[in-house]
Parts: sequence; structure tokens; C-alpha cells
Amino acid sequence: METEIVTAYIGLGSNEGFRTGNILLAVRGLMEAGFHVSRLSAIYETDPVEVEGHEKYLNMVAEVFVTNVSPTQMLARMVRIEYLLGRRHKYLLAPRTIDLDLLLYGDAIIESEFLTLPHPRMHLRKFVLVPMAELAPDLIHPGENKSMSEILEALNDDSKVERWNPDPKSRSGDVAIAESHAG
Ligand code: PH2
Ligand code: MG
Ligand code: MG
Repeated sequence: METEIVTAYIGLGSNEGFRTGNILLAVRGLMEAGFHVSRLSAIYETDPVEVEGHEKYLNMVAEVFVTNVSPTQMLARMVRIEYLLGRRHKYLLAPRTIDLDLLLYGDAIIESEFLTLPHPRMHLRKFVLVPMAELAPDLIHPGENKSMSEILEALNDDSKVERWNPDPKSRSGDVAIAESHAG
């Protein structure tokens, strides 16, 4: 049987609990779910958008190679990882231990009741485009027909997206939690 390898991109986000731990456990979850994780962007600390008064997010994008897994099957596995990492859908846009969004599945354009591809808001979100442009600046967005770096450059979004800094002097909440775990 012919096996086709599809390159897919998954957006990871966490703004509740031990955020770096959640992100890394989610990457491990993706690997255990049978995805070949080929590359990871840096982790970025980002201002929450589309919501008010929530904690800052950590965001990252993972590039995965997929064989014989449909986009819907991917989504089902991703929802399971979210659940295993303690995500409970309290309300739309609620703070979450982990959010896994399927951004791109090759150049598929899909609109079904379960899934829209490309992710319908990825081209509007700096917290997605910065890590996307880090991994694949010349990749063409199949709906916008522009590269990730072109879309990012044209974006009018002054929300903060900064490389996450694990320096303990920055006293980010994660470092405090990591230190308390270290005993
Ligand atoms: N996700 C949202 C809403 N707002 N803001 C940032 N910075 N990062 C996110 O991952 C994010 C958000 C809904 O999924
Ligand atoms: Mg999301
Ligand atoms: Mg989501």
C-alpha cells in the first residue's frame, strides 16, 4: 500500500498551572500517540488575545510527519492528550492547562462540522505566526496564498510575543513552581 507522508503543524498553548511542564508533556503525548515530531519552535510567552484578564500564555508550534492518519483522527488523538493533561472544557476560551490546535495538514483545505483547515484564525494570530515563521518562513498558507513570514510582516498586532526566558531572575511563575518541584 502506498503511504503518503503529510507534514502537519500543531499549535500548543498553556496559561494555567505549570505551563512549561504542560507543553513538554503534550509533546511527549504527541510522540506517544504515534506522531513523528520532527521539529519544535522555541517557547514564547504571549499576551492573551480575544480574552481579558487571563494569565499570559506559553505558546509553541510543533511540526509533525503523519502517515495514514486523517485530520479527524489527528484531532481525536489531540483531544485525548488535552484531557489526559487535565483540560476540562469549562467554557470557550477559558484558561487551560493545555490547548492543542491543528493548524495545517499539508495543504488541505477542509470545512466540516468537526474541523476547519487551515485553522480559521491562525493567519490573524501573532502567537501562532511567530513560531510558524520560525519553523517554516516560506511555507505558503493554503487559504491566504502568502508565506508565513509575509503574513506575519503584514499583521497589525502589537500584543507581546517574546521568547520565553527561563532565567530565575525574571521570576516567572513557572520557575517558582519548577523550583518548588525540585524540592
Ligand atoms: N488561545 C486562545 C485565546 N487566546 N492567546 C494567546 N496568547 N495564546 C493562545 O494560545 C490563545 C490566546 C484560544 O484558544
Ligand atoms: Mg486555541
Ligand atoms: Mg483548541
